[in-house]
Amino acid sequence: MQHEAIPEIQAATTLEALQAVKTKYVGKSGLVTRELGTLGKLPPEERKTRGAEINAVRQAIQDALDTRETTLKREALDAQLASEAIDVTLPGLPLPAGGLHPINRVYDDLTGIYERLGYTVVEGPEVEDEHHNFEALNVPWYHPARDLQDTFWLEDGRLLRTHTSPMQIRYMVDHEPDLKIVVRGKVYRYEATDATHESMFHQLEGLVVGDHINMADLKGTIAEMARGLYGPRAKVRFQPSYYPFVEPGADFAVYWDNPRGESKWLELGGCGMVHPNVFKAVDDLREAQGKERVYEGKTGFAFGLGPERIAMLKYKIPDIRYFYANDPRVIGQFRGEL
Ligand code: FA5
Repeated sequence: MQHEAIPEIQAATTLEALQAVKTKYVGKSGLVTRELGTLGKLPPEERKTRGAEINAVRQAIQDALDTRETTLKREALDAQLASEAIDVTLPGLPLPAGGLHPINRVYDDLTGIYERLGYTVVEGPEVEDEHHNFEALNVPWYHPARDLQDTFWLEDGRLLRTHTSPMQIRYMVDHEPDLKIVVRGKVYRYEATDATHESMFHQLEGLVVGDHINMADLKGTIAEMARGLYGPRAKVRFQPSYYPFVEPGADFAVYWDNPRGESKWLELGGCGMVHPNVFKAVDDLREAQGKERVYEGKTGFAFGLGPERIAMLKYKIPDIRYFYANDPRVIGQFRGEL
């Protein structure tokens, strides 16, 4: 019996198969167990020797079963470990990554420059009222910017802000001087679109208010921004211009050049010294809210620029409309670059 059992035990390749062999020989009604049961029928003198024989066989089978079980269990564990092994030295799989929109990247560059200069970065409502968007900014009723053709009017008489300048008013009503802020956000104009004009675009607005702030501070700030954007060789140019909320007012351009020999003046935005009428309008609004009039006699400068211009140049995007056309071929180029 032992001669049959041992090869069967060796041949069992799973714990289940081994259990079956165990049942067959040493189980409750197994062959060896039954053989032991026949001892009672033998004459007493044979019983002892026969019993010892059967027990030896039983022990040999049990030993073989135990050894085989240990082996099978170890093999199963080895197989499990091998299948679950993680090779930590393998290079990682690339994860699908999003990316920042080019306008947000330019905004981050710009606000980074201003934060280093101690400015606070704020945002404001895109739905505005006529008073904040125009009147308080000294834009008279006959100014062309108030033309129905330039402004998206809402049915309730409010409008989509045409520039970020109304945040000058809101911030000054809520805060006392001295202050240094930049405003980032979307603006809207009801006008025909072309390669450099969109009906929705972005602006970065700057406002500094304190005592004895002058035009040199303004020019130095714009020059610092230009160097931050285009390196130490960047130059700035100011040309007289008119905006109702500043006096004097100017347009500014940045001259940038790079090692590839590309260079040109980039018209970036408008700026100037805050008009006294703006400070007066702010104090009027403050007074109406029970706040102190604190802006009379203060001086300040403001500027506003379009980050799309910077992004078009930086990323060689020939048409402003590509930014917002939702074409994955344009935006997909910025994937994974955070
Ligand atoms: C203004 O909006 C003034 N609020 C800027 C200002 C602020 C002047 C503070 C003085 C003091 P302007 O309309 O020129 O100005 O617009 C400013 C910049 O926004 C422009 O130089 C240009 O870069 C950008 N911009 C204007 N219109 C569009 C448009 N349709 N599409 C894309 N960018 C535009």
